Order: sequence, then structure tokens, then C-alpha cells
Amino acid sequence: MSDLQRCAGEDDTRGPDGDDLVGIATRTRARPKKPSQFKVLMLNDDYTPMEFVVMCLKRFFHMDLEQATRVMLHVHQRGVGVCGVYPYEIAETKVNQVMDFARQNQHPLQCTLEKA
Ligand code: TYC
Repeated sequence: MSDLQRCAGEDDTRGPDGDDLVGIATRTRARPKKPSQFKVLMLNDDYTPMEFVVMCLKRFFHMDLEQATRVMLHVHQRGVGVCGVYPYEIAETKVNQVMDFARQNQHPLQCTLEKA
């Protein structure tokens, strides 16, 4: 039997007692939670060229040359630095963009997320 046939014949909307499990949620939180924020961190390594890191910071984090140079040097000297703070999905996208771009250019640059 195909999934389609099985689904068509089955009533997934009732619990064991025949209760209707489908409905409209009418309650809302009294104090809606603001979406949690995530830091995007850049990690130092010995091989990625400084210019490439600056290019990433300009391209993916919209920094100007001065900001990007400052953040790159901070990471170079301290080992890790914050590129920006975003909601989870945006932070994850930035990490993937940096990692993909680094991989394409055969640099070992690492970028990661941390809850803010
Ligand atoms: N340490 C690297 C070098 O000396 C430069 C660098 C800076 C690499 C920041 C990664 O996230 C980084 N070429």
C-alpha cells in the first residue's frame, strides 16, 4: 500500500478515545519570549591569510575595511573574536557562508556559533 493510500484511509486526527486532536491554539504567552541571539565567532589559525579574513568580514558581516581589520587583528592576537550577533538561523547561515567560502579557497578558517 502506498503512503498516499494509507493516509487517505486513516484518521490521524483522533486520539485513542476518539477525541479530536486537531484544533486551533487560542492561548498565547503572557510575555512572549524574544528569539534568543547567537554570536558568530571567528577562530584564529596559522594559515588563512589576513586579507582573506578581512574579505570575509566585509563580505558576510558588512564591515568596512577599518572594522574588518580591527576584528581580524583581534582574532589573530587573542584566538577568537565576535563577528556579529544574530537570531539562530541568520547566525547559522553566516557560519555556513564563511566556511563554504573558506573551503572553496582551500583555507582552514573556522567559524562557529555561541549562544549570546
Ligand atoms: N593568523 C593568521 C595569519 O597569521 C591570520 C588569521 C586571522 C587567520 C584571523 C584566521 O580568524 C583568523 N595569517
